[in-house]
Amino acid sequence: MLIGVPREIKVHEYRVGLTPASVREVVAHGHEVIVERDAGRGIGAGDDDYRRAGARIEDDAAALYAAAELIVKVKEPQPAERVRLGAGQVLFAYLHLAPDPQQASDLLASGVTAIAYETVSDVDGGLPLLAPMSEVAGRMSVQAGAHCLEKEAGGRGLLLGGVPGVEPARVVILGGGVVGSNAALIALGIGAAVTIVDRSVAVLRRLGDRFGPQLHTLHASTDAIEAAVLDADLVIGAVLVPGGAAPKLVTRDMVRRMRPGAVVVDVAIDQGGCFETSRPTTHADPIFIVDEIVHYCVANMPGAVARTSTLALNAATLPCVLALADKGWRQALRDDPHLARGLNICAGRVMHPGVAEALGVEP
Ligand code: PYR
Repeated sequence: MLIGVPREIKVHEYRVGLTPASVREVVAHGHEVIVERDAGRGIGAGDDDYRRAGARIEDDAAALYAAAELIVKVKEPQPAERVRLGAGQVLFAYLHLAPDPQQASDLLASGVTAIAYETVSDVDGGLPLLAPMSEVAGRMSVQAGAHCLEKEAGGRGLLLGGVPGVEPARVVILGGGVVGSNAALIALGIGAAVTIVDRSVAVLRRLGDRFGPQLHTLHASTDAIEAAVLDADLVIGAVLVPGGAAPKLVTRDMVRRMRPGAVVVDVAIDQGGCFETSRPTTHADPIFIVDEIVHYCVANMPGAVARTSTLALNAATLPCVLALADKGWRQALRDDPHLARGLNICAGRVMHPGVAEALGVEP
């Protein structure tokens, strides 16, 4: 199979779909790989590294898209990329279609078969191709929040961990999944006072066992969320409905009543966000302020630590890329119901029930 790896064009997106090491594996399986010139520069992989791994380097993105049977990339295709996709092609990438009807409509019209990393599942009910980026984003959310709490960013002027004689900042994490537990790990490590809120007592029990009494856990009633958010210096939004739109757990009224200079970091923003006041931002212009509350809502946080993120992502995606290339997408999805959960769009139809519900169309 002919596999194309384009250079990402989203603002400040430096990750790449396949590393040279992954290309070597794919080529060893008998496939051909075309990589766009400079696609790996953001992770420190040069064109010669890709050539040594067996890839061909292509200058022209349009020619790469026209030739490839399977496109492996990281971020959802931007409008200029979507016009290059067509029937008979498979796209394997993060898509986040629920909050993005325009992208959904363009992909439906293109006839492409679109398999989304974020809805591929596993036997434990997890999302194995989303998990590595959730780990990265969860860990990064604390450092982003720490920066936003500084005065020059509009924050309250707090050091997350405090110092002897001065209490630490209060961090509230909404959601105890992969993002939330990784945020808790870093926030506790830095010495903040951390509360994690989840609607599942089983999840809270597991987090309590893992982190011990240093971590405060709270069952997610509306009352509990409101009280925790109003008392917080930093709120991290870490909720996820697979394929669907994130629930708006924090209303505009709650944001208005938070402490001036408090910070919200909305890691759920690529699924629409869990603060009513959130809107997606970019690494070029990451924050905005609503009612004196600093909002950090970068939709591709892991892109900033491109090397760590690409290596972690490839470790998860490579077996799927090999299955799609070796067997063809139809057989690969027939053989693996978890990979089949990744199918979002095929032959002009939305295939994933959660995505269809969020977009208001029939699956
Ligand atoms: C990202 O890491 O950018 C995702 O979309 C999950």
